[in-house]
Amino acid sequence: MNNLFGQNYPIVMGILNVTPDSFSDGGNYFQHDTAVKHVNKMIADGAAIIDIGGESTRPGAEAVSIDEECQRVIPVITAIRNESDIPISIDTSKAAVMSEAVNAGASMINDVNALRSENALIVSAQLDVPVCIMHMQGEPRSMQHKPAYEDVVTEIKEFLSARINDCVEAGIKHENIIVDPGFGFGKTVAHNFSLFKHLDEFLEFNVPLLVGVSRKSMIGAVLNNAPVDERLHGSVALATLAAWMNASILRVHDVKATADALKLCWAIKEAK
Ligand code: 8Y7
Repeated sequence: MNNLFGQNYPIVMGILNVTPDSFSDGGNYFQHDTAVKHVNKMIADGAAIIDIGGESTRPGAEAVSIDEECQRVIPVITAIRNESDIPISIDTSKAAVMSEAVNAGASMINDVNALRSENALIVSAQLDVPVCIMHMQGEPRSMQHKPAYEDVVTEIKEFLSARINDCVEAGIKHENIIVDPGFGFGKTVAHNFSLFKHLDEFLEFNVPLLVGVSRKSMIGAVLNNAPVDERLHGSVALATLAAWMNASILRVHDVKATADALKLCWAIKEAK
């Protein structure tokens, strides 16, 4: 199903935030050595790829310059590369950060802005690595202010379909494209649930589907407003459901719990 990383079952993408303001880990992994230790733990726990981001997309987070973002992520990518050949995904919307990161050893681009920033399409085509294009309504600062759709599933499918065309036109190989409906990015809890229920429709593009719901507010909303640090079980439940519905990549904070759940999920899938 997903041959990008040489595996035929859903893979776990472990999240590494190198921001001072990331909402769900409070920026604990800002120090380089702490970051590398955390990555080694995620690899041991079953992560197949590590997603490194230096700019928080949390509503209200401050914008970061190219230089600042590179200073946060590049030394960490280099440090990981010195110890491991784990695939690294660079979570950025900036073309300059994409090239610096891939030159430092990253092997995938994860862009919550779906390569709509200046030069992002052309640079991604030149870098010739897998790219995840994610849907977002609005921009991080204001996206949770009254998000609205007439038909959330149809509109997001239309967006992703148009972006796939733009990517291919810019010279990005179809086999390098990954799509993501972008849970929580300009969506109400009800929008997120509709999207999840209809996840199978996002397989129609015949490209791998990435799902990121780990610790998000759609989980807290159902669990009596559980805070971020009490959303583990809900997160694992949704990751397992997404895998059952044929998502290829699960972007998560809690690697061991998710990797175990996915192994069970796959054992059932493969059963006679
Ligand atoms: C997602 C993401 C975030 C997601 C993809 C968080 C960077 C917010 N969420 N990338 N990034 N998909 N592709 O809660 O859902 O982790 S940041």
